[in-house]
Amino acid sequence: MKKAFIAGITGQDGSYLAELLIALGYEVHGLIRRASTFNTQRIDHLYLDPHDQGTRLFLHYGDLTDGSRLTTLLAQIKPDEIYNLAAQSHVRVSFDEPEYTGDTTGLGTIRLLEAIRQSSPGAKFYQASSSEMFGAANPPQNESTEFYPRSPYGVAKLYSHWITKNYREAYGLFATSGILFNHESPRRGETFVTRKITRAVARIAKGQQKELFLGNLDARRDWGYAPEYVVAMWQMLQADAPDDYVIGTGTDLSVKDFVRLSFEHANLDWEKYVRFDERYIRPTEVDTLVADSSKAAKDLNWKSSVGPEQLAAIMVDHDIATLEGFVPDKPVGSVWSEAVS
Ligand code: NAP
Ligand code: F7E
Repeated sequence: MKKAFIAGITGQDGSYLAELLIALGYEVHGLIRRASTFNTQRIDHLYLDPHDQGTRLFLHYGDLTDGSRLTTLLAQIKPDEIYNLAAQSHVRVSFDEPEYTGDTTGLGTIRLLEAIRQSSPGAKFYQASSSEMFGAANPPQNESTEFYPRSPYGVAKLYSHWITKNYREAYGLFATSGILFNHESPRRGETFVTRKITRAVARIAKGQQKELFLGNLDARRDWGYAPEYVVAMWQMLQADAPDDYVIGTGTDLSVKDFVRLSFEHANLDWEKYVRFDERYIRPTEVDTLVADSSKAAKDLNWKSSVGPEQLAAIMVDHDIATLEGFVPDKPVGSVWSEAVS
């Protein structure tokens, strides 16, 4: 049985990746942060008591700011595959907390790579790089596009991307960087724009909210469906050699387009509800991100199947159903179902 270690298992992607790897027969070890409240909601449906025979999900306290803990854990677990999905991942927040973002989203990666070098040099490593590294670069963006990050988050991710490449070249580690464009789902954090919109649509439809305050409606993003993106992460570590891959749908939409699709799905006129609030404007904005994923299509045979209209519908339906009582989120999409079948 293969063993995987996931830093960031409690996040959107970590939860889907854990689900995928368990379905593929892996033993999964996740790094969780100690908090005074429970922070494992996204993986509770996968968790069995460690005393139960047959459990294949194990959680360990730790933090990307604590390098010695990472070394100890990897020495104990001896994973075959290590996924670094942990980060302060909110771009707007990175302007408020630039130093902390640099420490976790940037230096956190070197701590993990050093732990691998000392404790698990044979393990394969995946780094969650981001289209935010392209920032102001002209679209469409691919592996050869010059980087031009526009936020402390983007700059920190670029450090992690380059240090991943450097450890690949300097020490021969199987260290891969997946440059993923925006991907969303019912498990998306509530302060990212898509989920903020779909939750508001659900609450407005149910009479629980009157207005939705947003910032820049003109930014364009390449929004895909998160379960399909964790399949790409896994595929990258099954390749013969480590490399860099851009992952996205190749289509872009404005924030306003996503607003319209989401409200229309609930038969609502968005213009009656959406208001502007300058607090959501960023000191520097990324105007347009569109992926050219032809390398991943060729080398990994990866291609998204869920388009923006279906994505908005999945998220709005889930947020409405949640208000009507708990509904577990079941991943759909042909990329996901082919991988788990
Ligand atoms: P997310 O939902 O914000 O999850 C982030 C995860 O990192 C959570 O499990 C969080 O733990 C953990 N974390 C944060 N700081 C940590 C620290 N100091 N030590 C250990 N764990 C820490 O992010 P996501 O959307 O799943 O994205 C996964 C990764 O891909 C992130 O690195 C993100 O930057 C990157 N990425 C995301 C996208 C996207 O569109 N989603 C695109 C490109 C790249 P808590 O639950 O305790 O907060
Ligand atoms: O913003 C605009 C905002 O916060 C998208 C992260 O997963 O993807 C994500 O970063 C756009 C921006 O995502 C609001 O100005 C307008 O132009 O949903 P977002 P992001 O910044 O693209 C990348 C690839 C990552 O790697 C990151 O980890 O929407 N926008 N009004 C707003 N954004 C937010 N959050 N809230 C608003 O009210």
